[in-house]
Amino acid sequence: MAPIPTRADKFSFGLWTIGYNGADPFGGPTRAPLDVVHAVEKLAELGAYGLTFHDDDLFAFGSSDAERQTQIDRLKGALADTGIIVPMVTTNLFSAPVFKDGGFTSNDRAVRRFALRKVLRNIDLAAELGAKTFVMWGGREGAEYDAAKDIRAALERYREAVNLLGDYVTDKGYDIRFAIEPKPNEPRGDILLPTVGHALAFIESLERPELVGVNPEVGHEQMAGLNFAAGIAQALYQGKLYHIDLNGQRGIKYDQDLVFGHGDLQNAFALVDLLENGGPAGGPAYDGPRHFDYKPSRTEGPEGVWESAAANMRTYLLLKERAAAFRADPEVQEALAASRVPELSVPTLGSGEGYAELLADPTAFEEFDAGAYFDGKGFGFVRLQQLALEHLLGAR
Ligand code: GLT
Ligand code: MN
Ligand code: MN
Repeated sequence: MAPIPTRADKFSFGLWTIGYNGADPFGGPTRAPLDVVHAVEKLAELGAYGLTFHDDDLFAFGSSDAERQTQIDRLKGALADTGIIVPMVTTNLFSAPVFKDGGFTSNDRAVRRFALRKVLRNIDLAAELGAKTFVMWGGREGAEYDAAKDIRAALERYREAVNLLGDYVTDKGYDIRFAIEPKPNEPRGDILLPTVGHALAFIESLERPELVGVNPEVGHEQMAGLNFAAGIAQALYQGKLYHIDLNGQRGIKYDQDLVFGHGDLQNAFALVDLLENGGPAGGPAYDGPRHFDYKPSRTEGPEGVWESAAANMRTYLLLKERAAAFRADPEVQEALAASRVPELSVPTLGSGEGYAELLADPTAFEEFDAGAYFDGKGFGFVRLQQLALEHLLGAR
């Protein structure tokens, strides 16, 4: 049966995703601009629940206050008409020429002050629209040349900026948390906070770490050759998965922003299984928006835009069905046990045991038969993965 997306699935899309006009470094637009009201109506029709945006997606950089307000009012009208919500807002600190060397970490102090003001104004808008998450993707925060950027100073300025934003939402009483979105490179040769791990470490250096989490994107981690599902598992483990950007990427190359599942499908299966079934009691491990940050291919016309938007949601729901079948299969349960997957949750030391007790236990060392692991005692992980693959293929 074809899964139909509903509001309860919490699918959201960036206005810049469905609104992508097809321009790339080698050629201009292939599609006309997308109006925000039409975008909201189409998303509602397709079963999404949320729209997200950068300030500059809604009103062009440099708009007058009146132009800005007109667009905000048009958006509010469409939201009221459709019931679509704005779960997340973000700021464009990368398109205008002024941000060529970054926003929060530009070598130019006046640019840094301007960037902070642009973000503060946008946080007010986010609060006004009821957004609970404020994403910060620092695509221009970085460098091409080692001598051109004092990385430690840049991290200190990044920290100064995020601390200030934390002060702001706290003093204003806004119910907003920040989510840093890592990316290794593009548009900068090297971007600061390039992976989930770098971002998690940085967050701990902040004055209000509880206000800041991560917004990992599938393709961005995969551009760094990393396992996205494993990165998400660590973000969950650290209590820092505040938002997520779902899409597809095929290998280590430029950021493709393909439809979710159109890249590493086995990892997408593992991801959905983790998000939906990885909680402590086997239920959802993440209850935030399932946000798609993809680009409808440049080869597509307007109908292809909406077809690809629907494809993201359909693929997610199909994977959710497949993951549920995987978990419900008695043979899978038996294979998991045979692979000793549940055994990893058993503490290595017994209750009350410390190193003295461990040292006094001959079964742990003196009597332990390490040699038995040669030519025996296989874990059966390949069988388990094949079972997962067969569920993914619909063969079981
Ligand atoms: C930009 C980037 C995305 C980020 C957006 C949020 S902007 O399109 O490629 O990955 O999520 O700023
Ligand atoms: Mn991307
Ligand atoms: Mn993204």
